[in-house]
Amino acid sequence: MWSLLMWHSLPVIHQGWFGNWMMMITFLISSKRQPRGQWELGTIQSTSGEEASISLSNGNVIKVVRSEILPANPGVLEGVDDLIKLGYLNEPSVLHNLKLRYSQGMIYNKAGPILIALNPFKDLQTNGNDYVSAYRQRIIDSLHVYAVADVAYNKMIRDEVNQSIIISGESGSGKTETAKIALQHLAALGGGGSCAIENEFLQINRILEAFGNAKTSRNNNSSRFGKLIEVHFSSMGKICGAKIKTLLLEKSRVVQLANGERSYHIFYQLCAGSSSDLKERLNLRAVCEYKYLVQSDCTSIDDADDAKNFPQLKKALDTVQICKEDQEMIFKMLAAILWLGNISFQVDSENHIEVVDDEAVTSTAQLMGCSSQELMTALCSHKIQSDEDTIAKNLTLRQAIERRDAIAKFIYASLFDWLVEQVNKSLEVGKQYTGKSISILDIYGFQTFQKNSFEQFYINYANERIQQHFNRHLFKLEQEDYELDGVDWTKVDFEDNEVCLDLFEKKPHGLLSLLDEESNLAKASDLTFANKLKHHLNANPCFKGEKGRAFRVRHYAGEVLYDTNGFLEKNRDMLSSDSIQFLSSCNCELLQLFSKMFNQSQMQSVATKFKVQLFMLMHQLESTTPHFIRCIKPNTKQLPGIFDEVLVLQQLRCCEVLEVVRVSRAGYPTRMAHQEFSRRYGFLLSEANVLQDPLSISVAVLQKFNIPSEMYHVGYTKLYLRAGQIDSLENKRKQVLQGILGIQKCFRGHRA
Ligand code: AD9
Ligand code: MG
Repeated sequence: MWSLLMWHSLPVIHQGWFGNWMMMITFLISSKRQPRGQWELGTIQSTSGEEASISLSNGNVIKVVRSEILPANPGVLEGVDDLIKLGYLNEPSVLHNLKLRYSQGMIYNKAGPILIALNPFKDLQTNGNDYVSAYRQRIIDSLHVYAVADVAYNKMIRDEVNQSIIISGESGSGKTETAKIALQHLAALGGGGSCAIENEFLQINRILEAFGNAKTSRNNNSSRFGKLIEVHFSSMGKICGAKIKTLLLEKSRVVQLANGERSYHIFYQLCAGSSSDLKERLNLRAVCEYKYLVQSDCTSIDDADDAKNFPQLKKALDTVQICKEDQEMIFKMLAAILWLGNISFQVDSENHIEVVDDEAVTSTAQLMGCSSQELMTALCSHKIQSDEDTIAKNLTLRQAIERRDAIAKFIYASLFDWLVEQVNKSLEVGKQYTGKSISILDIYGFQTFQKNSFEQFYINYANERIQQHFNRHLFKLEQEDYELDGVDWTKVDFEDNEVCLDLFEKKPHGLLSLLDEESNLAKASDLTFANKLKHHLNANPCFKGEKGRAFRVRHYAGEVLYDTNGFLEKNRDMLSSDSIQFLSSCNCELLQLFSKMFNQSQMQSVATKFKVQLFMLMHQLESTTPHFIRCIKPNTKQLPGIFDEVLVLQQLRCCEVLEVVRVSRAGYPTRMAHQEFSRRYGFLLSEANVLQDPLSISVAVLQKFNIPSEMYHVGYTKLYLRAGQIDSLENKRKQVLQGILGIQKCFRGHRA
């Protein structure tokens, strides 16, 4: 009876698309992760049995089954900045709230302890120096990435504990932009009033993005590597250095592109923006002349000017003190890679493979510092050491292409690592370093395409690890808040992604171990690998074997179908000893250095190396106080002003934002400082004036309106209210205010 009354007096949200609502519900029950359809706001007019008549905002009255309507929040909770403040927490209410704020240019929202950042896909002019000072003077919204950086900075100084800002979200949701904003604010906080550090960070990002980002079908500036930027501070809170740690760069992109995607930005910048002198020295052509770049039918990006970006990149390289000679070497390597891609092979009359001796060969050889003959031999023959002799064996066409591409990928990946090393040298930590730091984590976002390969496999695995970190810490933090404020709190368990992580990491029968095991077998193939997975992993609920070479993984962010085609080869990532020998014999300082580095590195599989890198990263993060930012992509068109509810809901579910709020809701979703509460409701007490302190006023309000004691908790600093309680107080407040207003009107009328 009680809820019926509530329903009558409150607006409700119900699911639209009436003809099909039954079907959608069945769908929902069978698959929790599927997004719902649209919702509409309405008011219940009457109810009869299981049915309710709803009047919609457009005046239509419709009948729906009552179980299909959800209570909406009262006007006072419209567009709240923290989802935890919503009295009724349901998916449509959350969406409604985020959408409303997004339409008003408010992209930041809190969901309890985390910041939700909706990608605006346009410059909101809320970043930059003026805004840092405006923010400091509290002129602009305190709900900003700045606030997260602020909290981290202050906590680091106060508690002397390392901090981390962990940014997650799917590809194109805004992680890298958010990381830059956070870094900018840290530079402002710890830069001692000078813009030098801020500028240096900006230039470093420019370099990392030119070499490590590319246009994908999800994002025109997609990070194809993971990064952790560690900013070091002195005891006075001044920045005294920084260090960048990177996670596996996607190197297959150098030689192979999906339709509509591009290779790394730097290639296009170099071709479009280099001076005629440089072009001549590198024998450089236009983008359209390089096979590696034209294979995807996409060579430009709307709104990006490759030619203009190149001189800026050179300036950035200057800033991090990469000398002109080294810059020339970098460009040489890039040109060599492009020319390598143009090298082709032919089969002679004796069925022998040979390199077509053309401009591509002479240019590559010249850039790499070797003779054309040496290059051609290295590309199409394989040396076999017998007891006394070395015999050269011809490669097959496929092997020769693989070798050519492997060399190109190796040079690029080594160049990237070397560049990061150079950048780190320029950022080296100063003497005043106290050991305290703030790290910003920005990795490649969760991805799912129609066809998913080894790259998606390790990227999604990394996201799974970060999700686990997110889950664990949020619960800890959430529950610490209650404990600190003296709230009696029974521990809440969280739906963990442990089973999925187990699927990847378990020994000896996890995805990674099985991949390594199969990669070590000479006769294994991608198909035998897929079969092995099906044999060993079918019992794991997150795994499903599919036909042929495919398998499915149920990730926290949804199911992904992987095709094992190429898994073994990419995991082995072999560079033949011939190739290494050839590279070390080239008259090129960088190539010699790269081959030396290769010889020193252990011969580990990519999966093992990645896992080690990831574990080291997570281990480092473990010792920090984390601050989480969840980026949300409001539409797939990468356009401003479009809020695709289904897409947003899907992401909220995937990254369990809703779960976080739900857990908070299971506790006390409404939290108000004693002062705030007494200010808003104190006037409802006739004796409020006598009671001076906010705490006494607050408690008196709760008692006067018979809020049952199990419905609230009085903390040391805040009042905690269970769901729905704030509404009844709001209703009372409204009634009293309307009464006062009525009296005033009456009084004015009387005077007139
Ligand atoms: V990926 O996992 O690296 O593919 P990210 O990093 O999550 O992805 P990114 O930061 O690159 O996404 O954002 C994608 C694009 O959205 C940017 O290139 C901008 O055009 C746009 N964006 C994102 N955040 C903001 C912002 N705060 N203000 C303005 C933004 N534009
Ligand atoms: Mg990114």
